[in-house]
Amino acid sequence: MNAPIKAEDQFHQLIHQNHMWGLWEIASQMTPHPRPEAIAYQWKWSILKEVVKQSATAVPVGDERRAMQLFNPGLNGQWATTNTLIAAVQVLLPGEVARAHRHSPAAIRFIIQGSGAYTAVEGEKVIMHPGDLVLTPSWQWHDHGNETSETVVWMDGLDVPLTKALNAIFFEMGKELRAQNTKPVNGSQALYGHGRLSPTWTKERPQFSPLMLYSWDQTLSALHALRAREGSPYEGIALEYTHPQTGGPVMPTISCRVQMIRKGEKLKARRVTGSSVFHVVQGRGRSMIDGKAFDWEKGDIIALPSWALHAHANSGTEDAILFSISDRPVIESLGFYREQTE
Ligand code: GTQ
Ligand code: FE2
Repeated sequence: MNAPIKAEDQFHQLIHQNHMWGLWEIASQMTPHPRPEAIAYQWKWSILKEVVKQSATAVPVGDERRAMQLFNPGLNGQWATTNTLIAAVQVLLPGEVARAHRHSPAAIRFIIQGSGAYTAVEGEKVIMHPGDLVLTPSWQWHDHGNETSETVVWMDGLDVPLTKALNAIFFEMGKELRAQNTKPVNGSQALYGHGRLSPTWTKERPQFSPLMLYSWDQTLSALHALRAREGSPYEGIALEYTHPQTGGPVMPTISCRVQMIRKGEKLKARRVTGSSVFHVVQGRGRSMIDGKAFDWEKGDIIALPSWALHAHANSGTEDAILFSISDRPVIESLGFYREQTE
């Protein structure tokens, strides 16, 4: 004989059938601190390199870009490297053009190999060299082209998962393969690439940086100029790429940084709110992330979830340099930023 259904169970059935849950049933989701589903994960260059090589013959550039999206193993096949960011490795062969398009998610490129290809951003051809950071802010038309004789490879970084979570994705494919060049080549660098000196006569004051190209030679000379300083005990000689007019992050949703971890340097552990993706520009090191060791070398890409305790150390014979993107501007502007050290 079935036991009589308790009034309490009956009540739960009633609310579940009517799309309600008791707070007492779900309260464990209000965690004492962030507990991301994304995990810390490393894509090794030894594998990326093989993927890049095979992609050249295996898939055409087509209407979509030849960009291999890095899916976080903790996120169940979602288009996401962390909860807010997607990173990808994109390959463009000599003579290829990736069709013009625009989207509400903002994007950055960090050039890994190949010199002289371009991304045209809203009518401005931006010529790319290894180590350069190139922006394609929200809703700016862009196409990529490789008029050189070598394959170019770069890392893409976009705020797609964040934009998706906000139900704010818009996309438009261009009617033409390439957008019209309406501005001088590298024109934004000519205008805005002078550090803290910005032209007074240009009327634009965009939310995103009006400078589309942050050249590696400038980045490297800034790192070298500061190499003898103490730097941050957590990040070493760490610099943020800034909006030349405001000094703020390059775009409202993505902050970009570069950090030098000097030969022999061992940084301290810290956790912060917000997620990031790191790319190793040069050198070797070991990052301890929530107790797990990640040994990295040039070309590797590492996802760092929110609130993961992390400490980087140089384990090689030269200075190491890491480039990273994060959702810090969003976290900070909403008042969620916190950090904790051991
Ligand atoms: O190159 O414009 O990895 O629109 C994902 C979406 C690259 C791009 C990605 C994109 C692009
Ligand atoms: Fe795009």
